[in-house]
Amino acid sequence: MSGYTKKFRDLIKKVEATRAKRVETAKKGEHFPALTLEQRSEWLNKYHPDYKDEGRRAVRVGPNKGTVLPEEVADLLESRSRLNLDKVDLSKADYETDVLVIGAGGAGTAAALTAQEKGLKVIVSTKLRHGDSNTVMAEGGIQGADQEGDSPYYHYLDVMGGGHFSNQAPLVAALTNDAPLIMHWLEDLGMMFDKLPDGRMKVRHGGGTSRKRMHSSGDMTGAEIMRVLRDETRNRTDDIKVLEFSPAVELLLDDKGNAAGAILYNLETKEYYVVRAKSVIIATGGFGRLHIQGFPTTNHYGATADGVVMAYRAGVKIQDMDSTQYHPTGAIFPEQNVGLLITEKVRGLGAQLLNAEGEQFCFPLEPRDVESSCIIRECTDEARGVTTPTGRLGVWLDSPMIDILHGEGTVRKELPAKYIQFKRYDIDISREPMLVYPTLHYQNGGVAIDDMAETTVPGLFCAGEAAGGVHGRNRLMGNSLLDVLVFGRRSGLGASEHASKSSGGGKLTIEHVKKFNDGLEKEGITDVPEGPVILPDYTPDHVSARRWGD
Ligand code: MEZ
Repeated sequence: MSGYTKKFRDLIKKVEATRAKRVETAKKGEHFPALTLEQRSEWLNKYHPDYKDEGRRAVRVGPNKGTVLPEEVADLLESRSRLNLDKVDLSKADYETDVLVIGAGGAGTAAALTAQEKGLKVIVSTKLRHGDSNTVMAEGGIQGADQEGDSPYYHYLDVMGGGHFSNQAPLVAALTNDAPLIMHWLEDLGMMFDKLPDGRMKVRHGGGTSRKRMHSSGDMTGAEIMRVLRDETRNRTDDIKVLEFSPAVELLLDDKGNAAGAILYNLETKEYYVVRAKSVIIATGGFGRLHIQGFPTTNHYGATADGVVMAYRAGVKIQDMDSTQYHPTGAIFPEQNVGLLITEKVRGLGAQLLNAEGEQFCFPLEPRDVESSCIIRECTDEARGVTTPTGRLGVWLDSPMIDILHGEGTVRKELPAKYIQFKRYDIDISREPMLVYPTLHYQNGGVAIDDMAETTVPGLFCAGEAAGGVHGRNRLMGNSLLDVLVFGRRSGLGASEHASKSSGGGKLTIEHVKKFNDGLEKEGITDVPEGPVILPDYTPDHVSARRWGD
């Protein structure tokens, strides 16, 4: 019994017909030729959603006024505060702390642990539960040059090349130089890495890597990282207080322009609270739930770029926010799995991408933006995609090759989560291929920071997906889990240093939001929704139409 329809099962026969020959070639170490640099640039220009003019416009207010961005991002940056500023009472703080961390995924939790190690008191505020984030959803691995024959130097070159040399070099140097230290830190915290029988790390290639440096924990690498970070935080509750279901909605500054806290919103009681802090770290993640250009997403429910909105209102510039990462392999069937991440590790283990005729059409480990462009090209101009019953187009990812190449049981051992996610719908991915198409995975840009994760507002730091510049216009696999830990820790160090020097007694103000509102009014931008949006609204039009009370 298979969860695939009869039409799909007939099409799968074409995949099976070419499989033996493809496996034989793969065993010889031969592969479909990678694109030349010229072809890459041609394919990107023609097929990648970032390179299209439609769906973009210049933002009309704030530090990046005039920058062309996806409409969804421009709209969000032009949103109005959720607060009635005349009612806000800053005369008394509800909470006081040395360091306020906004966001409790990988970056926020790493920042909190690091600041606590420096002897400081930390409050972590988070929209949902501790750990609800893109970190837990990252599957295939974390990069780090800690193996023989590799070095941070090669890692640095790969990151710069993957980002088409648009990355901020000092940030890439920080990322790649700290990576071996991060691997040790994770091992010390108790992370269960995949290992070889002799105890060495099992490492693999990811798209665009010149050395095997992808460390993993099955296909739940991010969940395993978050497990050890969260456990460690729970060992330190005397100094680290976690406020769940309490997203920040505005930053607070002091009368000298330093970061001085934030206003939190209690999702249960709908009350607002004032937190005073000597340093503030934004670690709120990315914008996947804005569904840029209508794409489905791999992201967690709270990924609505709140930190970028708050920092922008405080006068901090953003960079590369016009650049979105579409992961090449998002599920398109069954319908319940649409947008779900099919980790790059599947291709790292040897699975190939095939069109409706069962033919290969691209090198499976191109950088992600190039790989996505190849798939879009195959489904559009080349018209060799497979159509699902709901009209989605995609290509095959031939996962059964993995067991043939590496031995029976490899899929279940290396990709247990993926195996279960499909088995629920009677699809055994060790025997049947998956149908995939690019899905919105990552916000490449974000808040501008320096190599200690500090922004241009003194005492305001930003780490992880909310920050920009590290990956330039295209991130390579496994560098996001690394980024959250490297810049999480660096922001924790920077924020501790700033907090230790600060008396923290300045007058709290929200004048910057008033000024931002004035800017909106001056531009005639009046009829705009509230931001940050906090949670995406999936109410269908026919339901909204019956909400007669609103
Ligand atoms: O870094 C990522 O985005 C990642 C690990 C994703 C994946 O394909 O597994």
